[in-house]
Amino acid sequence: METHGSPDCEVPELIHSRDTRRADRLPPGQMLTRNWPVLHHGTVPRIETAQWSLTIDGAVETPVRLDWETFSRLPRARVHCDIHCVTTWSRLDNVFEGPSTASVMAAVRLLPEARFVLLHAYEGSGGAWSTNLSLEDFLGEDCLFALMHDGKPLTPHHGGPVRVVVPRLYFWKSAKWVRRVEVITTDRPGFWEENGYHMRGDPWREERYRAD
Ligand SMILES: Nc1nc2c(c(=O)[nH]1)N[C@H]1C(S)=C(S)[C@@H](COP(=O)(O)O)O[C@H]1N2
Ligand SMILES: [Mo]
Repeated sequence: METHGSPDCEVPELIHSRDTRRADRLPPGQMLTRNWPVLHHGTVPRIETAQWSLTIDGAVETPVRLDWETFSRLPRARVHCDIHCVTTWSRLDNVFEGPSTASVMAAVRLLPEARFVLLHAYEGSGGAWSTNLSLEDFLGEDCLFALMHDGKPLTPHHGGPVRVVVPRLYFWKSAKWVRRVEVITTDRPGFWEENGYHMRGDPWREERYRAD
C-alpha cells in the first residue's frame, strides 16, 4: 500500500535543529538559495514502495529488514532544519518528516564496539553510492529517515521514497534512496569520501575536503 501520510491523526512533534537557533545561520563560504537544487552521482533510481526495504545489519545483535508496510507505520518526528551543500548553497527552514534514526536503530541493539555507519543507497545507472558517519552524528536528536519534505512525499529526485537527513553535516552525508545501514566498528570512507571529501563534513568548520 502506498502510504506517505502520518500513520495516526496526530501531527508529529516538531524538533528544531539546533543550528536554526543561531543568530547567523549561514556557515562560512555558503550562499543562500530559495529553490532546492538536485545533486547526485548517477541517475535517479525509481523504487516502487512494494519493492522497497531498509536493511540494518553489521555490528548489531539483531539485523532487521523493514518493508514499506512496517516502515511507513512507524512513529514519526518532524524536523525543522537548514541544508548546507558542500558546493556552497544553503537552503533554510526545511521541514522533514519520518521516523527518527534513533528510534529505528533502537530495534537492532548495537554491539558495544559499534562506532560508525555506512549508508548504502539504491542505485540508478552509475554504480554504488555510500557515505560514512559516526554513530554520534547519525543518532543526533534531529536526524531522521525522511519520507516527506514540507508536507509532501519526497520526490524521486530528492531521494524518495526515503532518504536520511543529518542536518548538522554537509548534505552529501544525507543519503538519498537509502536501502541499507551497515553498522561498523572502524570508520570507512564512502563514495565521495573516497573521492576526496571529508570524513566528517561539519559545515561550521568548513570540513569540505580531506587533508590527506
Ligand atoms: N544516494 C545518493 N545520495 C546522495 C548523493 C548521491 O550522489 N547519491 N549526493 C549527496 C549530495 S552531494 C548532496 S548535495 C545531496 C543533494 O540532495 P538534493 O538533491 O535533495 O538537494 O544528496 C546527497 N545524497
Ligand atoms: Mo553535495
